[in-house]
Amino acid sequence: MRFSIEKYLKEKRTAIDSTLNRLLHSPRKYPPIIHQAMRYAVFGKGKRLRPILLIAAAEACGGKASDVLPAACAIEMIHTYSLIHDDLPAIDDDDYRRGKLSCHRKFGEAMAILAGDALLTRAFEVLSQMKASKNGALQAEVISHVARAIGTEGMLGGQVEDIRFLSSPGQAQRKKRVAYIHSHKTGALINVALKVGAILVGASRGELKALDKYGTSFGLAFQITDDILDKKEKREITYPRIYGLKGSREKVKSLVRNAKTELNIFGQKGRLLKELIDYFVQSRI
Ligand code: GRG
Repeated sequence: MRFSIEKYLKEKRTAIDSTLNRLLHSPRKYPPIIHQAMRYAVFGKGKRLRPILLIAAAEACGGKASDVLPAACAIEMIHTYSLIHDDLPAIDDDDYRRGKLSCHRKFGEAMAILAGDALLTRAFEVLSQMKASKNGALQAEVISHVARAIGTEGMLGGQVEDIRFLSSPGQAQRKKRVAYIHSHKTGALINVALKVGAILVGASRGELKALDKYGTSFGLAFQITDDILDKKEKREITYPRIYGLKGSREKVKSLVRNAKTELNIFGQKGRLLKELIDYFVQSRI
């Protein structure tokens, strides 16, 4: 039977959502408002891209989705925290997210800040309780990679530079700045998702290296595609504003090509990751 990417995504999204439902506290748990705000932000029209990549990386390295589902959900909680905080009036000031009112528009600013904090905290609690890694050293390695990828050397650093650019949008060093912002704000979490999936199922050094290169290309290509397709405010720094639309599309195509080449060491097992970059990036531009 022919492999269907849509069917694969549907299956994985169902598994991810039911694990998230189990890992997040009940909306009735005291104090209910915070658990309701966390669940509201997590359960919307999210693509679940990062947890799906984490699972696909584990599968490419010979593991099973069930071994890495809690880690995949922890990454989705972290991603959701970043979206809640990104939407706040002090940052991007967005009223809508995932097809509905953003968390702060629904629950108020204070509760949205706390819901983001709570999701970040719960994510690390889940990572520290993973059963998949019976090996404590491996677990500590995963937690350390995740913390680094989302801290000031990773996603948060990218967000800081993005905000700084808005207040001093000079022409100087625009290429360097957009590369830094995209690889940190968007790329770091995508990259670490793949890494965690691979580490948890005992990937080899060669597999980890290949996934790192695939992840770096995926992250940049995904963000450039978002820059091309999503309406951005005039003051924002985007890839097409520096390289033009044609240059941006060409860059995406070459990143996709490079990413796929990196997967050759996986043989047939790399096929799914190739399909995922086509589905989430190539087919959209
Ligand atoms: C700590 C105050 C404070 C803020 C943190 C780090 C941060 C805020 C924000 C950066 C995260 C961010 C918004 C990155 C942009 C990346 C991006 C394209 C997000 C959208 O991802 P999708 O399309 O969204 O995968 P869904 O909803 O499908 O999951």
